Amino acid sequence: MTSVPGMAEWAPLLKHRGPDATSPVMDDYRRAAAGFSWDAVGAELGVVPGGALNIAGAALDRPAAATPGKLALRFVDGAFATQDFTFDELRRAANRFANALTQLESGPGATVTTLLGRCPELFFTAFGALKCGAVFSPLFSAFGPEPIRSRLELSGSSVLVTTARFYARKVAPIRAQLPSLRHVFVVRDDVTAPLPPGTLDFAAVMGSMPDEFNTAPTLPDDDALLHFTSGTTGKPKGVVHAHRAVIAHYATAKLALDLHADDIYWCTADPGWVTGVSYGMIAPLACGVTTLVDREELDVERWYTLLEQQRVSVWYTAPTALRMLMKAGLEPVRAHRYPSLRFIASVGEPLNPEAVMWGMEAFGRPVHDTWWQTETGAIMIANFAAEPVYPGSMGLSFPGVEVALALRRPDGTVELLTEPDRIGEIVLRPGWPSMFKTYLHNEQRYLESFAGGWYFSGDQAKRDARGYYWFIGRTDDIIKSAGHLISPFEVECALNQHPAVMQSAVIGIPDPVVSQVVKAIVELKPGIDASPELRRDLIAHGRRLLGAAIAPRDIDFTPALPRTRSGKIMRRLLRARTLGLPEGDLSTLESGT
Ligand code: 6R9
Repeated sequence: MTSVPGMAEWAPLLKHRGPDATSPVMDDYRRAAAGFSWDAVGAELGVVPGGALNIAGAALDRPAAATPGKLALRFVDGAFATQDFTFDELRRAANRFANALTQLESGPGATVTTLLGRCPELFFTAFGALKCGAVFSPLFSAFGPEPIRSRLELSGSSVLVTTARFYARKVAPIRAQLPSLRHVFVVRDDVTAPLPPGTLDFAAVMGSMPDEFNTAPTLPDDDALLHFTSGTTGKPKGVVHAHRAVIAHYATAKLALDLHADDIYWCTADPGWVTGVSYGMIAPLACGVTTLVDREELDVERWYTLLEQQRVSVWYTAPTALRMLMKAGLEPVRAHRYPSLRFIASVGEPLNPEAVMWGMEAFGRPVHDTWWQTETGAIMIANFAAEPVYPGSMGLSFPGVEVALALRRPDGTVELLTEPDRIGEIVLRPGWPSMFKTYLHNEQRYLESFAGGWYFSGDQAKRDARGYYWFIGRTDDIIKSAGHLISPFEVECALNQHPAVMQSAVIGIPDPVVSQVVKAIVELKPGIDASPELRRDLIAHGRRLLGAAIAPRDIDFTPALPRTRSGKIMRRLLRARTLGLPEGDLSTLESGT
């Protein structure tokens, strides 16, 4: 195992709570974990054994019955104008769309896709589709026509909801190739412009529909959600989730994001990403919490203004966003006050210790890393509100989820690693409610994700003696050099500490002697020019911090590292580009990277 200088140096951030502080929903992790039962969580949502369960019933009808007049969603537009919906207003709007789908015979068995930003119609569509027993499938609105086409083809979607602008640019050119796509609803930005031929006006149809609807009594195992994975490896896969997932969304939002009934919650994720649906839509509503929805994209000054003005108390964001904020320095963040902000969490890619500590500097709160995947549907590993945070660690396993580290041998047998500090693949014991049901039209690939009664995540980690998990890398990102297992993340962390480095990506280059050598591709801070001197300096810096065995041997500079739309560095693509191999599926690549 590689030990990384620097990583162990971070002292744990212990939680000291004043007498007037909000007490965490889960104040004792070990006690909660020992007494945890998914059935008990289900019962809180009104699930009875053998009974029906519908995500929209649990996440919308239930809170709307309990607190109809409470603010459910507040949308903020580019000019900071707000648009509010109470729980009951949202329920009624979703009912209208459910009635529209039912009239179009697009209820049970149909898949309803959105190509939308964070707008009210996104929520009406999602919950309307779920209410009538259809499957909801969101796409990244930043996708171009080809990835939209391939996903709609794979899902066999019969209904699409999009904006007039996206329709003209991205859907009209491919529509003829999608025979299953029967109905396209268009949200019109400009009502004076003619409605594109062959489409339905979203607002007009909604206006003509009754606002009561009996939510379909779907069963917990019935299909509800279809997500396409972020595509950091291989081709996009359609990940299917059932209505039972809402039990995990609800439990994790309470225990891992520490959502309290009076919180104002902001999730910055794109709705095309699993985080945007599980935690941007379903989980906070299921908890009866008020959600802030920013219709715009990241902007440093805007984000600080929103955190302050909207009195956000729980904020769920991602490492890339945090690093962009960090890059702007402390001055902009200190120009505002955040007395309401209580809990900050992150997901999606490795969260470097500096980002955790930056949370302390900027907000007086650590950033709580969480780990999960599209396939797991909900948070599986987290830094909890009442537990110490070890900067750089993803945290502890979620109560009710059995997490282990394992080696999968070529003969199919599985070795569980029980001693601390060994590196293995993160495996999860099936049985948590938001475990995916299958990869759409690829049951074989689904079955291959399991061995010895465990789901294999494809991520490598180590666990320390306290039970905290530390991310090492994707199984296919991990570098083996001269017998050392090397985490690209660890090497990147070291390089990123160099004052000239904005961010870096580390890959393994095949080598006949040492199996692989470590290579780094570095994006420099604005205003710093690449030079042979700087390259030498960085190599020396790497050696100094990491030791010669794992420091990068070679460094290239790039103006921008390739990233997926959800912010993950595409090491697979860097490796392919460096080695002159086919680039594979690039549909999730952020343009310009
Ligand atoms: C929710 C989501 C899943 C993959 C996962 C891992 C990476 C997620 C992470 C993390 C390091 C974390 N990942 N959280 N890596 N630290 N806290 O991200 O889903 O888009 O399917 O990605 O993202 O590699 O396997 P998805």
